[in-house]
Amino acid sequence: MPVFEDLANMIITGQHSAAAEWAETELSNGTPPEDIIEKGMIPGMDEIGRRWKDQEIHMPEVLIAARAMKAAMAIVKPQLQNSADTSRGSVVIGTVKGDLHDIGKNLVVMMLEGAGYTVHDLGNDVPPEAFVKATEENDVDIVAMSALLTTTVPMMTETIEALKEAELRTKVKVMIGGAPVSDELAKQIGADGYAPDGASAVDAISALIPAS
Ligand code: B1M
Repeated sequence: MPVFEDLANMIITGQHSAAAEWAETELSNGTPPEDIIEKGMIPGMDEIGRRWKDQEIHMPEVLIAARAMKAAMAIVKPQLQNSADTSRGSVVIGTVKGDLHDIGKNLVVMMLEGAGYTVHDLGNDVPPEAFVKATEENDVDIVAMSALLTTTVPMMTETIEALKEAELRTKVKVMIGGAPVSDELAKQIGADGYAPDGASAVDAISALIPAS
């Protein structure tokens, strides 16, 4: 019987090679990839999220845990292609146009992937039309925008307007994050949610996506 806690601990402590090897061994032993993700990887990243939110750890620990999670994910992901869809929902994410800051957004992506969401990461400097195109082309639940500059915050409003013009706004929820934005701003610009950090982003997105 696989001890999923071992994998969770490897992720928490950032042992990326050990995490990948553990996943490889268990897959060859016949352990379902969904179990590896749901019982090992996600609890590991959930614990990292909790420790981060409670300021028990700092960014380097989050990054090394995320790297370990990604290493295990790279092994498990190909095995999921022919199995049931275990995604908890689909998110299009990007840093808005004019803004090159992507470290925080990348952390949010890793947390979402670690929590089991399908993430379409558009990168940084993403214009409204690219958010619209990605939303049209994918079965998307959430459009998530990051901004770090006060000067690029208006791009969030423009993106929401572009989604409305493309008649997509009623089909997707919009959430925003980044240092200059707030819950209040989210309400002002007509976004559905806001999160101050990656762990809260997972909570906010799971609250926005109805359980199936
Ligand atoms: Co820039 N920069 N920068 N910068 N930079 C800031 C943001 C700034 C506050 C520094 C300062 O003046 N004190 C300031 C903005 C001032 C303002 O507008 N209020 C600033 C400026 C002015 C600029 C330039 C204009 C500087 C210049 O060229 N004169 C320029 C702009 C370039 C551009 O974007 N067009 C610029 C450039 C850069 C670098 C390229 C050098 C680099 C970015 C590298 C990169 O991201 N690849 C950079 C950096 C690193 C910073 C600081 C130092 C650090 C940002 C960071 O990565 N933080 C920053 C100062 C600071 O924040 N102390 C600063 C760590 C990261 C984990 O946190 O990004 O906040 P953060 O993400 C958090 C949360 O915000 C949240 O979760 C993350 C994890 O907790 N979050 C979300 C983020 N997105 C989310 C989305 C969500 C939910 C949560 O849902 C969708």
